Amino acid sequence: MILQNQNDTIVAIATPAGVGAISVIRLSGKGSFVATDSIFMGRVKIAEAASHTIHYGKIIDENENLIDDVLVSVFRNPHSYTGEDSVEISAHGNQFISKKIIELLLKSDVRIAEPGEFTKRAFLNGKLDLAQAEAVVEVINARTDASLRGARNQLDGMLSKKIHELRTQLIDTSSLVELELDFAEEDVEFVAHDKLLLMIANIISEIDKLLETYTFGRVIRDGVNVALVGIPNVGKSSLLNYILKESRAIVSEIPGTTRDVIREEVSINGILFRLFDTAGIRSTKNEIEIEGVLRSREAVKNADVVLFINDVQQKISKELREELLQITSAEKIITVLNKVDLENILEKEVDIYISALTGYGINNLFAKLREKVLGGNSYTEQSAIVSNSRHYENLKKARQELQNANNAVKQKLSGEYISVDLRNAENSLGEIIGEVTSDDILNNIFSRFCIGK
Ligand SMILES: Nc1nc2c(ncn2[C@@H]2O[C@H](COP(=O)(O)OP(=O)(O)OP(=O)(O)O)[C@@H](O)[C@H]2O)c(=O)[nH]1
Ligand SMILES: [Mg+2]
Repeated sequence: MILQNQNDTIVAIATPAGVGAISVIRLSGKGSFVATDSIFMGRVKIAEAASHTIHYGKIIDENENLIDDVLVSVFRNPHSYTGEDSVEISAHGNQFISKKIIELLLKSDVRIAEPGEFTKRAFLNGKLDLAQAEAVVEVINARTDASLRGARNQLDGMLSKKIHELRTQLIDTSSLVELELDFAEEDVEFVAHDKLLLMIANIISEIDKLLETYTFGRVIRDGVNVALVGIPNVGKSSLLNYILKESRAIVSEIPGTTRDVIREEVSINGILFRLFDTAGIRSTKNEIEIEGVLRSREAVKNADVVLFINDVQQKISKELREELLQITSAEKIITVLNKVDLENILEKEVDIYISALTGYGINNLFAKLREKVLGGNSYTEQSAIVSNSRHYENLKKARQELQNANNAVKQKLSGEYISVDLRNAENSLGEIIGEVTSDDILNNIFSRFCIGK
């Protein structure tokens, strides 16, 4: 993708496929205005129109057949999303019309955009840094208040600002070390070793603070998979229905009601939970139920949290607990005792008491879920948050390189070693915001975008 010429004029449909009120076709690059004028008939020529103006007119084909009447928005460089001359054509929301308009535009010196190419150009033209460009995808995908705020926070540059600060500190530190190298023969010391150690330790501690936000960042970005498991009839489907406030899954007093895994999403206090109601796990000869039980185990494997549900009228299933521990880890399991409206016993081996019938304890369950996925972390979306694995890995790398620098200072190694470690750390941070970058990184990032973005 990076091999594609950045000077080309590109075009794509920017709205989702299907029928809608309007569909937007987006052009960017030097030839945008001329290409638009070749198919547009309005009161003014787009090539002469002022930036940030909208023009009504008709799209016509080469035989002057009317294709659609449209609104054309004009953005002149550098005041556009990409930083280039850009046009947005709003047509009626019919894919057939949009495709026709694109076909006509392709007769000019225009080509179809690659996925993410508009945003990539915005990055290359300095409109956004790399972390911000990545946040564009997050904003598009956000489905809860918290994930949207987190994505906005990154798009607005909270993380970038922090990384930039750290990188500047690092550059200052390595410049001091390098200055000293230049004067090596004269044996002057520009920076005392303990001062150097302190500077490095400071940056490491700042990086640690960022690394700690990752759990929170990932949870608000990606949501959490929760499997509802237990032996048959303990009330798994009842709990699902209670949380969803609708009768989504069939509930009956017959054990073995649920056979398929039922997946539903719900936002609880801003966090997206994907709930998986599963078939009750037991040994059975029924072929369909056997398959259901296999699927239950699969759901446990993929879960971030496992609600191990039990019935107050029965003993906690020791065998099932053992079995769960074989396929998931103990810290992911919340042991729940359901149907406490029926009997009032104090069972020591459970984490939480609920009634899926009356709703008793459900708020405690929500609090427990939140605690499970966030631990003691209570970051707000106001501070810089790491939610992207690429950023996380780069921060860890930078931390390691700083640790190496720290060791080199302590071992009184020559400044050259220290300087190399510091420069490496600088690059690792630079990659996050795209101040240092490679074609591979860019391709990897932008190929995940949709076309037209
Ligand atoms: N009293 C009372 N009954 C409940 C409660 N939760 C579920 N039940 C009843 O228990 C029975 C089984 O409930 P389900 O939700 O179908 O149980 P399940 O765990 O999904 O069962 P399978 O799908 O067969 O594994 C139904 O008759 C429910 O009405 C509860 O909290 N209190
Ligand atoms: Mg069920």
